[in-house]
Amino acid sequence: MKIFDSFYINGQWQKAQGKDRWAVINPATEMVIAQVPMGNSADVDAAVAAAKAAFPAWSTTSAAERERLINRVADLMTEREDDLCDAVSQAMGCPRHLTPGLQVKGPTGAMRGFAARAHQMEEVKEAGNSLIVKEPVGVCGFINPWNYPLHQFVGKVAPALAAGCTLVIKPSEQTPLQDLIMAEIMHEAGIPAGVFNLVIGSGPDVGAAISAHPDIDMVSFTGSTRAGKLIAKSAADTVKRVTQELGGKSAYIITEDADLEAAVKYGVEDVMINTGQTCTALTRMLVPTSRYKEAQALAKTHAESLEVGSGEHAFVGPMSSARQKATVLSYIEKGIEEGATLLTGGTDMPSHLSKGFYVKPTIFADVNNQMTIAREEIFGPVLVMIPYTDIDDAVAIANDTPYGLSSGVYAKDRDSGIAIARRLRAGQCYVNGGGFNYLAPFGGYKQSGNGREFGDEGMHEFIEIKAMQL
Ligand code: TXE
Repeated sequence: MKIFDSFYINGQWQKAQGKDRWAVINPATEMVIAQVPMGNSADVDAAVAAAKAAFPAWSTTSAAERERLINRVADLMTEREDDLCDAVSQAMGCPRHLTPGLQVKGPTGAMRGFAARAHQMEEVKEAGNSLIVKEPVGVCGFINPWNYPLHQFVGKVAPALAAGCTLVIKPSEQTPLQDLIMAEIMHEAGIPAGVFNLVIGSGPDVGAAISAHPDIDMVSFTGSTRAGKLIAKSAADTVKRVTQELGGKSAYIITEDADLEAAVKYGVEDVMINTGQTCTALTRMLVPTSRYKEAQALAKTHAESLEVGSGEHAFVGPMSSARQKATVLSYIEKGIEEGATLLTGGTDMPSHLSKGFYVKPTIFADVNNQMTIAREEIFGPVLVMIPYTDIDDAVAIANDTPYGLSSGVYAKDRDSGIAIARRLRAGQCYVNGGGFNYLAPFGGYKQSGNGREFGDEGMHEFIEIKAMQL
């Protein structure tokens, strides 16, 4: 078991001032694999002071030099890919053979992509008698969850560094290990002292101290809508910029003329990958009444073919924590109680497994959009299938949600898919099986958040605009 006692602050490892400790548990084995310190507001103050002191020099470092250093970080991420994969897989449960593709290689590429965007800070625009320039927003505070921890790290840290911001990051206490490796990488790459600071701790202690801190200019958060509302409120007193990527309950419309087998397979896998712990998961599958029975049979067969476990053929790993498993099981019970038909799955442990926080891939049919399992984010391997009469009905059901992070359409052809996608109130739409793209902006409408991560838009969040009238 690895025991850590320090945070990375001002270019060095400093003993945590908070006295509490957190046991990091491998959700596949239920064994404690590491112990990390839990910081307090004094740790946050030290990290913010370092970030504030480092800002003047870092924000005026040339874009070429920032680009070089961020590329060096990406090189070291590649060198230490196995360590990063082990850290993510062991603390959050993603089967190890899926971890490089699902959790690590994409963020490494995105780190490089943001290095190349550093030069955007040098762009100057003229408008009438004004010169318009870009400047970094300042000291940033980042609060991350546990489901795609490296992805969420890079989506915040890489554009901040490219823009010339300095930062303090708090990973989820459940998955701090890859951030500890990233601090080593930042150090080895030569990122100057104070530019990158890491403090681990709980939401109510370290997270709240970051969101309210008077010397932090911007807070960027990924996590639950519940915590997002608290963070936005505590950030309000200092009028910081707040960007948030929150929950989702995304709809996936399969059209009457679509290739049903391909469409259902894509939809089932989209929900089950990462054990349903994906904020964009297309958890409400909308199927025309005429093809509803056929789709149910296909979905059941496909879900039952997905291996649950942590071995080299596993598609569905454990839930990331005992708490998350309990939440998911309570939603499955609720679905049964509210009268939905359990097509497959349920609350029993998969019979071939004896430990680990596993939940069977679960599918409900005969679901209407008012049921709890159709309204609330479950964040587990649970798909609900809802029938619709025509496309207007499907679009109305899809948009009848407080969330707006993602959506999906599977249609006969690309153009009819795009036409439906334009009617959906969500920040993303996956058309005919499209995959995640780091060049595209990622973020939500409605209660799924504010702002965007990744792509050029993900860089804009870290930029202040100055207009000089001449
Ligand atoms: O999230 P929390 P939890 C959703 C998903 C899941 C539910 C609960 O539905 O079932 O949230 O998960 C920090 N001030 N998502 O409880 O609490 C916390 O320490 C400041 C969706 O794990 O939001 C951690 O670092 N920070 C999601 C981070 O917020 C606070 C990813 C996430 O924890 C805080 C994860 C506070 N008051 C969960 N309270 C997505 N959008 O991908 C907590 N935190």
